[in-house]
Amino acid sequence: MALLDIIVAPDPRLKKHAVPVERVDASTAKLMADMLETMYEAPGVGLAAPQVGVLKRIIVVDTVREGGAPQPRMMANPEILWASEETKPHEEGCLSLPDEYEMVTRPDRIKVRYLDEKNETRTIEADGLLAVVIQHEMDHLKGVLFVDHISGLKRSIILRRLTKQKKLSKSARRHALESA
Ligand code: K1U
Ligand code: ZN
Repeated sequence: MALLDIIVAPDPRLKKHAVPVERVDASTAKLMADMLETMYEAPGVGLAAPQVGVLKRIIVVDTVREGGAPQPRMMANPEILWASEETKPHEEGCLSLPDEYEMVTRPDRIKVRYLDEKNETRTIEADGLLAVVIQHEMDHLKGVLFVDHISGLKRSIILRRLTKQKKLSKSARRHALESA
């Protein structure tokens, strides 16, 4: 297995649409396993293929808390079959927006169909954090980030902070190379 690089916003690659996979073959299953390893290492509770530069409709999720038995879910071509009318606000984070957290309101319960790592069709019902994370990851497949659900003012503050952070890390890397 391999650790993949996670793209940090702002980056035009995070704004692109992903395309469906035809079937989950061995190379897709390997990508899913690498994404899962990358997610656990980050650490995070979800990851979408566009965040690692792959424009395919693939997400991985595991919302089991520390101490609980892992429950990894690898999903290709996820589709929301049903969403509750009832919505709930939940604090969201994103590995592509490090150290930024905001409240986002989404449907509280969903029913999702997807292809698993063995190319088998599965349907699950999700609520709570699992429903939040699946919807957040599915947004990534349409080039949507959680900051697209908040006010324009908050969004521009966050994106400006991340741009500044990127510049600082770039210049720190350059200095380290120059003095090596
Ligand atoms: O970048 C991502 O899409 C992953 C993101 C998923 C998410 C978290 C919370 C609400 C909505 C979507 C993260 O995993 S951010 C990191 C995080 O939440 C976390 C990290 C360590 C332990 C527990 C949670
Ligand atoms: Zn995210």
